[in-house]
Amino acid sequence: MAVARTDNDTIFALSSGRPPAAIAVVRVSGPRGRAVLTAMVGLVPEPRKATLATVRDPASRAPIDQALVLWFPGPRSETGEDVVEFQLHGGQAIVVAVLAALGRMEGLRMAEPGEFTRRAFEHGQLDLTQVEALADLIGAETEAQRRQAFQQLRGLLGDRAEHWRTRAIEALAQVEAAIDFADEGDVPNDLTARAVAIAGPLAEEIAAAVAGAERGERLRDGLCVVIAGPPNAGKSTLLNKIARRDAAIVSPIAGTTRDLIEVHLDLNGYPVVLIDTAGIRESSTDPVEREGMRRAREQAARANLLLWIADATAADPAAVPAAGPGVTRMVVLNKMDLVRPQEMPRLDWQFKNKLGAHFMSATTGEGVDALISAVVDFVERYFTAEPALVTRERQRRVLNEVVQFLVESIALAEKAAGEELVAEQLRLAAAGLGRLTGRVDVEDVLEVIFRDFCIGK
Ligand SMILES: Nc1nc2c(ncn2[C@@H]2O[C@H](COP(=O)(O)OP(=O)(O)OP(=O)(O)O)[C@@H](O)[C@H]2O)c(=O)[nH]1
Ligand SMILES: [Mg+2]
Repeated sequence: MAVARTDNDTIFALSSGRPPAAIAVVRVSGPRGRAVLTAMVGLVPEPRKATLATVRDPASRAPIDQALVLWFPGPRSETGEDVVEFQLHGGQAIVVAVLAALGRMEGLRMAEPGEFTRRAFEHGQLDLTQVEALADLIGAETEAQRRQAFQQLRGLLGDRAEHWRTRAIEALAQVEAAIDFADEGDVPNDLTARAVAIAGPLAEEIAAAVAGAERGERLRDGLCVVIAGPPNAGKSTLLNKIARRDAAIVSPIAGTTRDLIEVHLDLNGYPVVLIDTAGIRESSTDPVEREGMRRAREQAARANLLLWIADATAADPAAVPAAGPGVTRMVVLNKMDLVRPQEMPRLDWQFKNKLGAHFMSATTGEGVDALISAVVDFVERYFTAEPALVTRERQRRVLNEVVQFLVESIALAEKAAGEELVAEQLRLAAAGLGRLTGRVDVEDVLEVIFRDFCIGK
């Protein structure tokens, strides 16, 4: 839903979950905050102290509830405006009565989704990366997601971007000085060289931050682990084992799984999307199965971790595909319970030694825990302890542009293409960094970011 902006309304909303609940939090933000207190509580409590008071209907003066009332006069409040917070008993009728009373007051209206946060942004309480972090924090389902979002909320990227922007502006200032002093002999070259000395390392630093971005985005969306291999190998059986539930149908008929089956997991605090695929065999002419195989291949190419699983009694090392770019492949031989002892040396040599394969039997359970541990290890190593600086596609896109402007400015300076042209690239770089935190030019991205919020936030 679109968020109304540039208005001076006082907004209100239920900020806690759906009643009935132990407590319901209703928040009010805007210039009429003090009037709300006078009309409904009959007093203006001491700022930032919880005060027990009777909340009344402003028209009839009839009491609605006993509540804790908090008063945060702006600008020292979450939105930067005057804020009133009611902590009511969380009954449906209480919430309805309070919201109705507020709605009847002059100059008040219900908040749009994300409008409190939007006002916080507009009053400079949060930068844009922090707004994004807030959405991520509320959406965080795993411990690692929570940690990353929390760090971002504390300004991890925002502060860095401000620092980068200052440096870009310094470089720009050098070039502008060069333009001003253009008549005075060799001063310009010297100044431009100084700008390049700032822009070069800056471009490298930003590029390095972007390179770590994949990890940050994965933590939001989940690492992609794909199970693929020939039909009937036990792929769906393995998915069910890892997911600890019967998410996929298992049967002795080859070609049971036809479409992708996706399970979202929390593996040791890390988000993982585990995908089971249709068995891959060349012989099939069934169009549905062929489409299933096409999807399986497509997913396998996109995986962070590919578990290629084959039936140990029919495994051919030549049939194991090479991993695509960016994909880590783990080879798994299943149904080890059916392998004849005399076959073992060959399997050891061809699969364990040469391909580092894991041996398992879903039927006896042998090797299953070891395989799951290997997957968990991979996931943990992927999300190393260092928190990612860049966590969203938008941030990555903006930073990539900034790097290009910087690189272009250096190229122009080295070609002696003229200070004006160099300055223009640096100006674009600084503006890009401003866009990242929402200092400049943000209208277009605001709608996209705020639409993920709920009402009352
Ligand atoms: N003996 C034995 N049978 C197994 C093992 N793992 C799975 N199976 C059986 O093998 C058959 C195929 O298992 P699925 O998990 O459906 O195999 P799949 O790879 O998903 O097969 P498709 O979806 O057809 O590609 C089922 O009957 C399973 O019970 C194992 O370790 N040992
Ligand atoms: Mg299957």
